[in-house]
Amino acid sequence: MPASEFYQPAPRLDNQYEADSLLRGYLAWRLPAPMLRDVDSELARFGERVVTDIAALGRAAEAQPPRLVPYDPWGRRIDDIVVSDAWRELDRISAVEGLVAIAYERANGDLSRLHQMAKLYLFHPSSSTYSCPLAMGDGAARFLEVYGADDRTRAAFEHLTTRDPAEFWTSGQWMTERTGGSDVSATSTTARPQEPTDAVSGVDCYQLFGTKWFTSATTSQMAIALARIDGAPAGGRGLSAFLIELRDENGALRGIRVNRLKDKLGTRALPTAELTLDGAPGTLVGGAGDGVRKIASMFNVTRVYNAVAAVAGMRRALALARDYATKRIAFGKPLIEQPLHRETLADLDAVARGCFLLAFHAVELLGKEECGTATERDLGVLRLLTPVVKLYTAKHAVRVASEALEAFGGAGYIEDTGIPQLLRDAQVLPIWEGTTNVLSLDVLRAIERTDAWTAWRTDIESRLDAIDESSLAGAVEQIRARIEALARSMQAARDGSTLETNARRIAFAIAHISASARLAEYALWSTTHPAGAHDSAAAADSLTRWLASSS
Ligand code: MFK
Repeated sequence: MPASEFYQPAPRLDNQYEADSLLRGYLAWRLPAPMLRDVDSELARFGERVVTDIAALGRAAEAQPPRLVPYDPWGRRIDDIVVSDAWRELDRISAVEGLVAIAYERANGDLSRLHQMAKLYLFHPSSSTYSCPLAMGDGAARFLEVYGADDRTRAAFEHLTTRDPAEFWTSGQWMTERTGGSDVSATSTTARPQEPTDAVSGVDCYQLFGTKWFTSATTSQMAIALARIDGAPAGGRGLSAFLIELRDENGALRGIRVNRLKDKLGTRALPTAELTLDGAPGTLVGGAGDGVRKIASMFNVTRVYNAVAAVAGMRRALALARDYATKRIAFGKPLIEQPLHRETLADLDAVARGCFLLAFHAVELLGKEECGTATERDLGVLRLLTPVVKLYTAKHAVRVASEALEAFGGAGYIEDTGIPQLLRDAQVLPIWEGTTNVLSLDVLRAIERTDAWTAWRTDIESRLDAIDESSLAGAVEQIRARIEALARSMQAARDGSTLETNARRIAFAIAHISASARLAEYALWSTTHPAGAHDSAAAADSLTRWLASSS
């Protein structure tokens, strides 16, 4: 063929469930047979949707970002955030598919979280980050489930967890202000008590005044906001959490002005706004004070979402790069036949696998916590792993996305290939929901203020004890040695008063060891169970590659 007639075939995605040998293997490992049968057929169907109609909606939403219409034609201030039809359709699909509801229906007890997150994992990379309003809606549902005690909060919970698209709500999570992003205790929004009206009698009503600097998914029907009740002390303990229903029955914002929409590097379909609260009515949830501790029940859910979104983005980037490598010919043969390219993809695949198993370990523990089946040790491990999995998977998501772009050469840098979006959308993951350093300090908080370290160490050592396969003995010894080395270096840091400066190294080491153990357990299962045979070679290879790296 003459060179002038050559056109590079574009990468193509297959059914993202059927093509994901690890996801299928993992579910076969973790789920009882009857549940696996149901989930398997549901995900096979959904895995097709995420590369067909849902992917098309995601692209359409990305092409038509939200815009702010501050005034109506006659000069009335309306602050209407106009989103695309595609964005609204993604909301409808999310409700009908039960993307939040599955976790609260609990049809499969504490494994319902795993079912739900497996579905979200398929949905996220196709959804133009519709996963963000879902994450915050889910976090708010958990917060209300734990702390809500009146009709209004119960009604909001029902909206957040329904499958009925006409009733379905998502939520904002309004914590960030000009005075405090990571340092939430510097929140300056105030709450002024109001007499309860007849319609809401028994509910503690307040009016909120202040500025919220970043509010994601501002088209949501409600938000959970932090504010300081007049007269409450300064600092985090003086903050309280409020449920705000954004609009009245005519759709008008209630005591809220949208100052502007943020112009962001990525997540372009997602409306993110800067707001002034000027008497926005809020319902106090969970009593006055200690708002940061209470709202942790919300952001510990959204942090797990973040980790699932990170591993989902990695998997999608690799699926595209791998397909492209079969189609792109250089130096006389497809990229996939070039040893160095193949090796690079295999290394990235090992990173994605370790991160996947790490993230889904937290998902399983979250399910147990929510259903009351977690042991004290599980709770300790979850407390430690939540910041660890968030920070670690987010960092690696950026790295994998960057490498995946590079695997496309120049095409990876060209917007209309759709490939740059992978990197732009990954870059938010280490930032929102707590930056890497802030979460590393949260890891220290968990280690120094709770029993999380002992729980984590006992748990991982007992799981390593159960790996009784001679071919894995070397890997197990290596993991044990790393635990010992970490314990020693932490003690040295404690003795030298350098724990804080070492917080990131400690968090990364915990993540690496946790993922190593999970990879070893999965390798054991996949070599000893027929249902894992399809993935056993990849499981063994990724464990070897993972252990050859140190962070
Ligand atoms: C697709 C995925 C999409 C994901 C959705 C993305 C949407 C984006 C929305 C956002 O990004 S919203 C903004 C997110 N902002 C943050 O996540 C804030 C980051 N900063 C922190 O996490 C700080 O560490 C923190 C605000 C918690 C520090 O506050 P303080 O008040 O200095 O903390 P302090 O005094 O250590 O803790 C207060 C209490 O909370 C303590 O309880 P006790 O008083 O009972 O001891 C802590 O133990 C508890 N606490 C703090 N973090 C906790 C926690 N408890 C459990 N889990 C945690 N993670």
